[in-house]
Amino acid sequence: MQNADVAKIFEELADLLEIQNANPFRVRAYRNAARTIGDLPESVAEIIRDPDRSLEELPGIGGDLAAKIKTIVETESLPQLEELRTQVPRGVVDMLRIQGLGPKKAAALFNELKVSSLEMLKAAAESGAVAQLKGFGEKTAKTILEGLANIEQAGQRVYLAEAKPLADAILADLSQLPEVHEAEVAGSFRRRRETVGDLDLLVTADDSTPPMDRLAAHPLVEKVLARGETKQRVRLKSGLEMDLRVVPEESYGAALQYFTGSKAHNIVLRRRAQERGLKINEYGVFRGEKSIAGRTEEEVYKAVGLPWIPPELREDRGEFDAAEQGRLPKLVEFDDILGDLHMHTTATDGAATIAEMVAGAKARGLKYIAITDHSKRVTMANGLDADRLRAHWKEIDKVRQQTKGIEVLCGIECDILEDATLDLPDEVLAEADWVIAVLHYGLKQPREQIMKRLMTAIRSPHVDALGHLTGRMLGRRPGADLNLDEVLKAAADHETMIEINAHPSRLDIDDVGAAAAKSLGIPIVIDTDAHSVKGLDVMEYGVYQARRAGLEAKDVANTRTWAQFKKLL
Ligand code: DGT
Ligand code: CA
Ligand code: CA
Repeated sequence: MQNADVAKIFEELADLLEIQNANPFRVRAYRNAARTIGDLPESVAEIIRDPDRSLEELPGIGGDLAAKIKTIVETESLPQLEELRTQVPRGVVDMLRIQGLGPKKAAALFNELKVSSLEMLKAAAESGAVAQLKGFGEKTAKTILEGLANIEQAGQRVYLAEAKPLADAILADLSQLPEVHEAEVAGSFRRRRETVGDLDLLVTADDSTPPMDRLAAHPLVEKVLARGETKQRVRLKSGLEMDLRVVPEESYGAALQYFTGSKAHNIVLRRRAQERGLKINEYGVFRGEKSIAGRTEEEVYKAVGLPWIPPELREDRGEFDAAEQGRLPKLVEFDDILGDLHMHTTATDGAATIAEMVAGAKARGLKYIAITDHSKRVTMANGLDADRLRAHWKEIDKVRQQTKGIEVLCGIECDILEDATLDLPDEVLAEADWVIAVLHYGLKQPREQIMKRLMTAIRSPHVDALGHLTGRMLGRRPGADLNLDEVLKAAADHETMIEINAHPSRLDIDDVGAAAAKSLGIPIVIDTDAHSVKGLDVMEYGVYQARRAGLEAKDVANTRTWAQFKKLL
């Protein structure tokens, strides 16, 4: 039982209670508990095991919550949750995945219209029944239909960051078997796509029984869906599915290459093989009946006259020409990152203080950061007006002076308002060390107005970077309608950096956009947008996105040392 699993249970409990119109204080207590546990750097299971410690040391955790956490860790569930689940249909909880539809609205739909699944919701919205419901209206009905379309489009894909801990845990477990020599998760996971449809685990073993039995018995696995000679498909408790394939060692490279994909990349590779009189498949590279390669991926690529191609580039987007001409990029790596220029504190909607964020960043080896809380338009997050911002910067300054070994910038995440003005006056922005401009509201405005807004930010002499450019949320809502070419050209002209927001639900700008920015020489800055100390750990997902864009360390501004970065400003 990981902290994240415990947090998820409390979140679900809070959702279900809220749907049932329970006491808001109780609901809030569970949500706070979810956040506390989710952000905790140490394992709650270990605190429970330690006889000298008590869960009640944790902020906001009293006797009742402590007992519940203990039950969850010991039984992987909670009787109260089980009971609530029988009272509220799964489909009603699913409705919460729709952007703009909270527990109160879900409850109204269930109680008034007896809607208990996404299909029923769609029908009710289309028939006009939803629009007529008190507190709903045409606009809400439309939002619901759009949300449903987004969910449908996203299918059952999950964020890479959700899949990663599961894949890593199972990979580590199977790797321990003496019968297993090599193991890797292939597919879209290895290509580090932003979402994955399923996991494709590959292991080498002479006998497929031990790894298959081990996977079937793994605590993360819910059930075996199919089992054959060398292939087994399972469903994890999270709902994600996984294929396990057991291959002999002499085919490992060929199988890894084949199952890493993408399909588009493999088609081109197969054609190259045919042109050389070779046949390529998951067992090896063959001339006639004779296998000439297959033990490693390097061998496979070499057989068709190519150097090894990093998995993140295998999308048939120019990697073959680059490989052929010896100009494959040396992709940026996690350890190259020295700064993080987008994060929040308790001054707005963050969970940690300035000092805690600085200490967390320092502990992660960062050499410079910018504290960028929200500007006033974001009332929901207690956004800062000019006076509060200046006072906040004073606090940041204090911490900066007390801390050695890391530079701390007084920054701001400034909203670009719907009327194409900036949320703070120029003279305030001029005092900032670092300004990220972002769209939060009015994302559905027509392209013309969105462009006007972005141009205001790009032309402002005070704006250093555009944050999460499109405002998209993966699988939940598309980004704003904009002309990317024009935005990037203007950003290049005005020397405005573009952010890759590393948050797993954003990853905005995307890989294709980041590659376009690189081709114009625009520095990319990879930021976490952390709202807690633990939030700083999503940096790796931003780096993956940058790698998929073909970015090298020199293309990423925050790989520079502080002295070099300062010059860039
Ligand atoms: P996903 O799971 O939807 O996120 O995407 P992938 O890329 O992991 O796709 P998946 O799981 O269907 O298959 C894994 C890899 O296996 C895929 O990237 C390439 C390879 N593969 C699967 N089917 C075919 C096929 O029909 N032809 C070729 N050449 N390769 C295939
Ligand atoms: Ca897959
Ligand atoms: Ca698969």
